[in-house]
Amino acid sequence: MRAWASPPVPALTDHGLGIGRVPQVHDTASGSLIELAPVGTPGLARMYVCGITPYDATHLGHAATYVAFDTLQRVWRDAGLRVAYTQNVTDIDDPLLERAARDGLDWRHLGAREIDLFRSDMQALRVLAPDRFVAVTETVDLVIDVVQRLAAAGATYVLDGDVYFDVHADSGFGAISHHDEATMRALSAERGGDPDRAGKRDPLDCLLWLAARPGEPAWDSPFGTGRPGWHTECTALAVEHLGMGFDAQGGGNDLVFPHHEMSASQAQVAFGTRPFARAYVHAGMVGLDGQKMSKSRGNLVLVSRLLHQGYDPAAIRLALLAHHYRADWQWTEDALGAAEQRLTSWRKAAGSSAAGDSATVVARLRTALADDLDTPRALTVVDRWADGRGGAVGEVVAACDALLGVRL
Ligand code: 5CA
Ligand code: ZN
Repeated sequence: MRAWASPPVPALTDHGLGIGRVPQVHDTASGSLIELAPVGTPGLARMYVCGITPYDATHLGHAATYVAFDTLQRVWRDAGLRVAYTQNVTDIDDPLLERAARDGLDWRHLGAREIDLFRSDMQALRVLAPDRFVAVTETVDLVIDVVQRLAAAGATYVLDGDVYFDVHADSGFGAISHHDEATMRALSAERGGDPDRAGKRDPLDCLLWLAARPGEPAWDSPFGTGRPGWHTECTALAVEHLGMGFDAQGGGNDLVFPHHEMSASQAQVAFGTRPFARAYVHAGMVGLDGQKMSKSRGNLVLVSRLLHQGYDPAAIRLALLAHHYRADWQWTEDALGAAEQRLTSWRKAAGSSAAGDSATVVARLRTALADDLDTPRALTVVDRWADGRGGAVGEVVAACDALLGVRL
């Protein structure tokens, strides 16, 4: 599927600023920072980020998550690396089908409309596009292959025509989230699983393939007509395009369990190697009025609405970058006001003839970002520059563009 147009990224080496540092990023599985210097293909960092389920437009929570991984990509590039980036679109899933039915829309039409809006929101926010942007409906063959591999490994069973993954097939199951059994059950029930369904071997076992339901889209497969289960699309796409042991599996922290745990376990059993990813990197949840912003709750601030109201996308981006990507935080109107003020002050400085030692400013920016993508600290580095504390305009402007995706 077509992604969106990436903005140009200035190479800071062209400004005599050398190359940046390889980042250290927090890995949920080990609970520690790990240096994400790529292994495998030299010079190539590999990232998979879980994409949208397109039944409602991009809200600021989605935007914050994609801007966080955009920062990782920008830091990698500044360190002289190329980046292979795959992102899925869950264009077939229960919530999307339910919304289409509620609104009397064809599910394809609803998905296509929301994907288009997502593309334009990402482009406005200067998020670099993934080089592979793939819908589940384009991935069915790959999902079938993974399910066949799992069946061959003895890791599946059938319940009323639905195919399940036996979580006990992966000795490493649980090693990403480290939750106890009761927590896993509760999260599974909350996030698309069916722990209470009678006849399952283990309540945590997850669906790989759903037998066709009347009126729902379905595809032929060796295990009957039906559609992919949620987790397997990400397993299949990541392994196909990035290979096992890719560098970073990303998404919001609402995906730690069951989604990332299940995708990794399925891959590890289907392909017989581990790990699925070297680091599991999770962005915090953006909330509104004390609750996680979510399409199902409907407490959304949409990027497209803010753009429509005339807010500068660079200010929206700065409002997101003002929070550490790992923190859960609440969106407020004030945050946007503060970001607008910051943007004005940076642009004023960019329009001046400030001169001086920008190497120090850029080194501080790079140090902050290499330290688990510490964007709040990076913003204060630029604040100090804008307050007139030295640094040639051209180089700092290029660094803000390249590293923060903010064009002054
Ligand atoms: N399609 C699946 C992933 S395979 C999905 O979770 N879709 S989603 O539309 O619900 O979310 C898209 C991305 O935004 C995911 O990475 C999710 O973790 C993240 N996300 C969702 N809500 C928030 C929020 N309130 N704050 C931050 N990130 C969020
Ligand atoms: Zn996913």
